[in-house]
Amino acid sequence: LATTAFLAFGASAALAQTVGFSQIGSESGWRAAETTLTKQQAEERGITLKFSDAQQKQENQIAAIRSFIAQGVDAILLAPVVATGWDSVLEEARDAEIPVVLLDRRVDSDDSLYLTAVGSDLVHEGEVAGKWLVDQAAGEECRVVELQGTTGSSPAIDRKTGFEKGIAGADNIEIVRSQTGDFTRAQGKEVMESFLQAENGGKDICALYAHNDDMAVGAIQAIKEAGLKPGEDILIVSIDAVPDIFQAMSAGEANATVELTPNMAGPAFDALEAYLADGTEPRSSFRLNPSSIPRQTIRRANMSAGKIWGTERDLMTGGG
Ligand code: GYE
Repeated sequence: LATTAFLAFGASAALAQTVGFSQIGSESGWRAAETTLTKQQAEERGITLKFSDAQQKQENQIAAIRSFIAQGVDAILLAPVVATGWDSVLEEARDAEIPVVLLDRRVDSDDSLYLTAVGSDLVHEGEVAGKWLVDQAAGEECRVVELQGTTGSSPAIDRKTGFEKGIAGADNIEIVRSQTGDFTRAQGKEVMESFLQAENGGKDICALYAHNDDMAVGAIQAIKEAGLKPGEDILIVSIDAVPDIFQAMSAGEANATVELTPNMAGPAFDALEAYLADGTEPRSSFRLNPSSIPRQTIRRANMSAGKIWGTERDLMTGGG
């Protein structure tokens, strides 16, 4: 039913002119970059972007989507803060014949309720981080603390699953503490402080796995304040590859990050434009177009400073 409605709409419509974007917030450097890129992409394409920052609250996102529907936008981009609770508002958009494209996070709703979704392989990212640690630990006993992303968000769920997959079979590695730091620096620091306290001032911790770089950056601060050396006394691996983690890596205070492009809007607008022009149906699967989807590449700290922005590609692709 949804498909038919979209098709009927797409066949008669011109290219997208006004697109509403319900963004989660600005909890991380990665997200700030995604926002900037989305605005740039819209401008380059002559699309008017109505931007709404939800300050991390699903209720604000739902209100923003309702307002976009009331304003009669041509399409909606949604980066969903959590995975559940979207059915009603997505049905409202469908009934109004406004296509919705999801950015960077999954929802649990039926995929007939959105046009397509652009994102990376979040499980794979966690797995890459886990395998990196298995390598590093080289069979030695390693007690890991984990900073999870926002509770109920697909990256927190999937990056946890992926990491556990990555370390499965390595009996020397054990996750001893795991708690949410909500993807923010401030909470990453706060939760790391409690981990350090609980783990003999940090002396019993071998490694930190953070679901994003920002939490790792906060944790690095906590580790230093506890009198330990981040990157040495405690190995640090995280995800995103934002500039600040490269700075930390070049200072020897972090060890690896899994790279993820913040340009989800490019493929999203491509899909929308094709769809609105002649009804071209994008793939409904989460990874829209394998060729435009980020490779998940691990970047290691053991690069010389001058080469820090070079790539060290040794891992599988996230697309496909
Ligand atoms: O990795 C994290 C952000 O949903 C993939 O959300 C995104 C994640 C990103 O806050 O930094």
